[in-house]
Order: sequence, then structure tokens, then C-alpha cells
Amino acid sequence: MGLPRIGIAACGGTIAATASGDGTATPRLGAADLLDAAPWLRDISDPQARTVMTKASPDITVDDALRLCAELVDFVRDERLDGVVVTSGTDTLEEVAFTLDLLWDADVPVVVTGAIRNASKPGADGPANLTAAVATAASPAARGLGALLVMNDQIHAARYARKGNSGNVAAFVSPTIGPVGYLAEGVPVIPMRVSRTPRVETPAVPVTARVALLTTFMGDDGALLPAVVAGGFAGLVVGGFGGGHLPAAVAEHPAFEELLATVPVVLASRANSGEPLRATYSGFAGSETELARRGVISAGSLDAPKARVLLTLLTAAGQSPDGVRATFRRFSALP
Ligand code: DAS
Repeated sequence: MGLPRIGIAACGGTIAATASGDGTATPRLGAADLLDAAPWLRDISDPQARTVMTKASPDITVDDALRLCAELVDFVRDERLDGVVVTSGTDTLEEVAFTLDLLWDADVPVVVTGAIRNASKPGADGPANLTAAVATAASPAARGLGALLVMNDQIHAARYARKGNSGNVAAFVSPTIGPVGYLAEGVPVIPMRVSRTPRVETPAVPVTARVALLTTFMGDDGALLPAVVAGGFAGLVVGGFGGGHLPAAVAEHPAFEELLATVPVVLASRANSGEPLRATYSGFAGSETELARRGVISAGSLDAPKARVLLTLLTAAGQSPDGVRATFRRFSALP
């Protein structure tokens, strides 16, 4: 038996960035460069390099993530891969990982990783993160788990992972459940196995359905809602207060009524973990029970950016309102 064949699909980000004369960094490196910087990867795998894009991750779109997924399917088939690693920028890493998790229909592990310190910095974490990601993608323990996110020797389920720190190498967290595993002396250990994320239909590219995301705040009067109506969005995700609440001025705003009557409206919690409540408060317009009665859909355990990814894919694939509701229901642990 040879070493596991692991694909490295490079998409840009800090892990692919090098500094210019003024010290600022720009993504420039491709997959072969990343491999050259970590030659020891050939001791643990038979690595195959493919550069997919060289973007700063704030510019990555849902279309890019869908094209990436299609490219990974080809990569796995063409190169007979045992696992595949995606390197990308950490700014949208959680959304890229979750998109792959929703669409990945194979047991072959797909592991995303990035870096906080670019290759020109002391203590650059890219090579270590890439090594941990390759080891995880090569591990039989990672098979069938969908997309995983590996950073700083921790293994996260894509469904729960978020960027929790702007500049520390320990940037990624899974606030609701914690990481599912870790690397010990370079060996991936995955003691916690989360149930597989429900798969959704792959929409055609380019995706024309746009989904808006608004997060509420103290004193929110709903003034931005008419812009969502006027913008012709196919859906709205609202980041509500902790238990899934909105100010009455938002809940009773005519534009909110209009959106509820015309497009799916999904409510996530702006709190860092947990789920919106289902049956705890009533008697005020923005309580979770009043909002549910009026048709607002709970995002369950998904944070607002992930709920937006899911709603975008569902609306782009022409999912019915009942189908959207049923799919989001599968992301909740609450009865
Ligand atoms: N924030 C940088 C990174 O961590 C840039 C980016 O996301 O592309 O990769």
C-alpha cells in the first residue's frame, strides 16, 4: 500500500500570501508553492497540487464556493484521491467550509484550512496548519464526516466552526459543541462524531437569488427593512437577540410584514452559541413564539452567516417554502 493520495486545492488567503516591500501581504502562492514550503508532506502522503483561485477571501462568493465544490469532485475522481484539503482565507473560511459540507456527497474527507500569519511572518502557521489538514484528510477517522475545518491542531465540524478571534492563531472555535477532535503528535484524533449535515441540491451557477442578512441592535427601528424589499432579495436572514427576539418596531414594521408574505425569513441568534428559543416567551411582538406563529423560520444551531449560505442554496435551487422550513428544521436539536 502506498501513501494516501491527498489533494491540495489552493484558493488564496493569508496561507498563500507573501509580503511586499511595505510589509503588507497579498495572496500570490499556488498549491505547488504551498507544497514546496512543506516538503515533509511527502513523508505522510502522496500529495497532488491544484490551484483553484488566488483570492483574498472577502472576495469569495457563493458561486466561487459552488465552482470549488465541482472542481473538488473532478480532482478526487481524476487523481483517485483518498482525501482533499482546501486552503483559503480565514475571513470566509467558515462559509466556504459549510457550503462544501452541504454539498459534499462522498465519504472522502474534505478538510479546509488557512493561516493567520502569512509566510513572511515569524511563526507563520500556514505550513503547520496544512500539515495537520493533510494528516486529517488522510485519516480513516475523518471519512464520512463531511467537511472539517482544521486550524491550530484542532479539528472542527464545518457545521459549527466560526472565526472567533481576528488575529490569534487560535482563531477558530465551535462555540456550541467545541472541536470534534485534535492532533496529537501529528496524529488526528476525532473522539466526537457529529451527525452528518443534511445534504442539499446543488444550484446552477451563477446563483441569481440573493439573500439579505440583517443583525438587530438595541433601538433598531427597522429602517433598513424597506431596502431589503426594494432590493428584490429572495430571502432574509435576521440575526435576532439571544433567544431569537426582535424589537417590536422591527417585528411590526410594514416592510417586515411584506417580507414575511413574499420570501422566506429565517431567524438566527446573534449570541455566539446555542439556538433560538421555541417556547419560552410570548406576549410581545418580537418574542420567539409570536415570530414563529407569523411564519419566521428558526435557523436552529446555525449562526447567521451559515443560515444565509443555506437559504441562498435552497432559494437558488427553487426549494418550496415548506421545503425551506423542513430543511432548516433538520438543523435544530430542539423538539
Ligand atoms: N484574513 C486573511 C486570512 O486570514 C485574508 C483572507 O481571508 O483572505 O486569510
